[in-house]
Amino acid sequence: MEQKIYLNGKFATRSEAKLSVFDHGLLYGDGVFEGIRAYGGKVFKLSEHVDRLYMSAKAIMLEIPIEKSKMSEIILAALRENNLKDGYVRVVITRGEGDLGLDPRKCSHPSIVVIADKIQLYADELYKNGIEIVTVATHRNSPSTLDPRIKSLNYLNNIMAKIEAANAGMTEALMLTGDGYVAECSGDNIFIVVKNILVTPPASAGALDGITRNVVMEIASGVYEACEKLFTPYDLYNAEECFLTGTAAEIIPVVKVDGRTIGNGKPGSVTSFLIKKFRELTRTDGTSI
Ligand code: PXG
Repeated sequence: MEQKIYLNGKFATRSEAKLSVFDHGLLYGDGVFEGIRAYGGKVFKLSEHVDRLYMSAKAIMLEIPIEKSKMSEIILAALRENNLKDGYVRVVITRGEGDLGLDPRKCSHPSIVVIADKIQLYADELYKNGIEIVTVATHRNSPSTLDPRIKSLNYLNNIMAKIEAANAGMTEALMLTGDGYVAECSGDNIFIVVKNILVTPPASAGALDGITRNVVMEIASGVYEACEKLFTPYDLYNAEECFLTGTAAEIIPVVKVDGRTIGNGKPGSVTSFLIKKFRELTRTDGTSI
C-alpha cells in the first residue's frame, strides 16, 4: 500500500501529494515544522509538539488556518491511515503559494502537510556504546538573527554543520553560540553531567526548547539536580558524562568529543538511568492513535 500524506484538507498518495513550486516554503524556507514520535499505538507528548508548532508559527506571523485540536486529530489520523503504531510524524506548515518576492502577504493560504513514516537515526549498538561528535565552525542561530526556539524550515546552518561533521567522519556536529558557548547539536539538545548534576544550555541562548530535553528534566527531578547553564567545550571535555536528546535521536550517549574521551569512555550511570526511564515513559505515556 502506498504511503498516504495529509495535504491541505485531504489524504493523498505519496506520488500524488504535491505543492506548488511557488510555495514560499520552498522559495524562502518560509514555514515551520515539527517532528513527533508514536510508540506502541500512542503519540508521545502530542500537545507539547502542537503547542510548539503554533508558537513557532506565531513568532514568524504565520496563522495556521486550523485549531490546535484539529491539528492533533490530523496527526493521529495520519498514523491510522498508514497503519503505524510506532512511527514518526513530520508536520510542515509553509507560508503557501505566492510570487517571486519575499513579501509573505502575497501568500494567502498556508499549506499544511503531515507525513507519517518510520525513523531510526542511530544503530542500536550506538545507544549502548555511545557516539563520537565533533565541534564544527558553523554556529547555531543566535537570538539576534533568528531565535533558535523557532523550529523553522530554515535549517541551513544545521545542514552545514552536519556536512562538516560528515567530512570529519562523524555522525553528529556540536554547534556553538557566536561567543563560543555550547549550544546544541544539529538536530539534538545536549546535556553534560558534572558532579552528578545535569547541565544543559538555556534554550534562549542558542538551542531549540526541546521536548525530549524537557522530558529528561522531568525524569531527573527528585533523583538528580538539573539546571540550565551556559558552558564551554572545556566544561564538556571535563564532564563525567554527556548525552544528546531529540525526538528522532531519543537519548543517545556521547563518549568522545573532539578526540577527548568523556568520563571513562563508556555511557555513564546517569545517562543509562535516564535512557531506561525514558523508554518506560514512552511505553506508558501518550495519546492513543
Ligand atoms: N535541536 C534541534 C535543532 C532540533 O531540530 C531538537 C534539538 C530536539 O528537540 P525535540 O523537541 O525533538 O526533543 C531538534 C528536533 C527531522 C528532525 O528530520 C527533527 C529534529 C531533529 C532531527 C530530525 O524531522 N528536530
